[in-house]
Amino acid sequence: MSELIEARVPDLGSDSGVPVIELLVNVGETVKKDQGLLTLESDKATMEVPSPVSGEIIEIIAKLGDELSAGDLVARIKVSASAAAPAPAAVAAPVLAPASVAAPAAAPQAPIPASTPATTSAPAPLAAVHAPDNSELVPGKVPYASPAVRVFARELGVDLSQVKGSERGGRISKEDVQQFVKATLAGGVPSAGGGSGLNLIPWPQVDFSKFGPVSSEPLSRIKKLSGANLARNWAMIPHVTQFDEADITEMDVFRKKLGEEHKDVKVTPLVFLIKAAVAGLKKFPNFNASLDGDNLVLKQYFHIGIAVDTPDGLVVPVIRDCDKKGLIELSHELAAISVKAREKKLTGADMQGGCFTISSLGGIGGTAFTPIINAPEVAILGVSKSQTKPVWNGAEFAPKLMLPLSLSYDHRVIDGAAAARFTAYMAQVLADLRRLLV
Ligand code: CAO
Repeated sequence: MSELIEARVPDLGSDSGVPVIELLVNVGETVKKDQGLLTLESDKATMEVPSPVSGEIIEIIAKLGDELSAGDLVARIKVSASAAAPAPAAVAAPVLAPASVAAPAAAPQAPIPASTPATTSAPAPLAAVHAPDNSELVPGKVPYASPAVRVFARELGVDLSQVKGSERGGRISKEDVQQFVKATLAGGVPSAGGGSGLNLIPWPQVDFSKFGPVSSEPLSRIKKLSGANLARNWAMIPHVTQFDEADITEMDVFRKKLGEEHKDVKVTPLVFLIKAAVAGLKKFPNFNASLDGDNLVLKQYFHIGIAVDTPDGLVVPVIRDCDKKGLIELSHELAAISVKAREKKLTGADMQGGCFTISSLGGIGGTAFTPIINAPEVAILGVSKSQTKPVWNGAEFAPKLMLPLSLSYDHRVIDGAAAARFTAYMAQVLADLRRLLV
């Protein structure tokens, strides 16, 4: 007698009510064990619910747009005669196989454990427990593509983990899959382990409680998003950091004077840095650029991203058209975006369109650091705390207020000499603000 098996949504980690965005099978269709039945897409990941057995789809309960949680019934499957053969009395749940992350910023932070859905009311006997291969779930190893592209790749028998995505954030497009197939047919794709990809080993799984008391708390949404972006940018961009110092003795006298004249706003060194950065971007246009495949897109606008520290993590709102704004207007805008960031009121639009980022830790301390480039920008300026230092003026040591600058740049776009010229020019501008008029 053939057996009816219920396919249910497996453990979704912390997610619930995840929408069905794609049905992958029809009633009457024969499916293989682990074949995707439908696709769920949360704001973190796109995932397929696999068939727990080989057999025939008798009924599909889930519909497009349904919001499913762990244990929800998806379909009933009649086990094929061959698959129904002697089954151990084990009870198991289907295991979620993530098919692609919806955005690089939202890759799963840790391997998702296989577990029996808590709400499974009628657990189905399966031929065997399907244990997950956690290594497939390690962030960075999960292909990043839309469901339509995954269906396309599946039809062509293409393993998406071998395909390099050309879209923003490394997302794989249909064209990338086509190119991959063409290159494969032409014998142009290097084999696994032949130098392509990062080939990272899985993240260490450690039971820290073995070594002492621990507690655990979830990462904030901002930390998860920024962490994934930082990891990608760090891994994909060849970073070099150039260090320099600017004599801001005169600038600081002027800054304090401005502050006394404009008591309604705090005038910090950061607004002078924004103006000096704009001057640098104008003089060295390759710094105001983004890589687009083999092309360099050069921007004629000057929007500066400012890294803002908030209790939930780092965000980078963008101040637009900094070339057209004065120091006081910039001070007001800086204050406004900092408040907006800390009150979690920034919108996506507030954080888009940046040309160059400034990360200032000067209010806190430090002598230098190596900031991570905010892709698709090609450089970022880190600013540390100014200090009065004895500087040799040719005749004697004189006390000068020196501001440390740390410029990380994408070495694919910017040469070391250009980076040294850029920071030296910024230092000149900061030392003598009249240069902004030249
Ligand atoms: N050297 C010495 N003092 C500095 C300075 C510098 N480079 N930069 C700022 N200061 C002073 C300011 O003048 C201010 O002094 P007063 O309190 O006496 O007026 C004080 O430090 C605090 O400044 P601030 O931090 O409030 O203002 P800001 O304009 O310098 O920076 C903002 C604004 C939003 C960028 C900042 O608050 C912030 O969030 N910085 C952190 C950014 C960050 O986390 N970057 C790391 C990214 S990599 O992980």
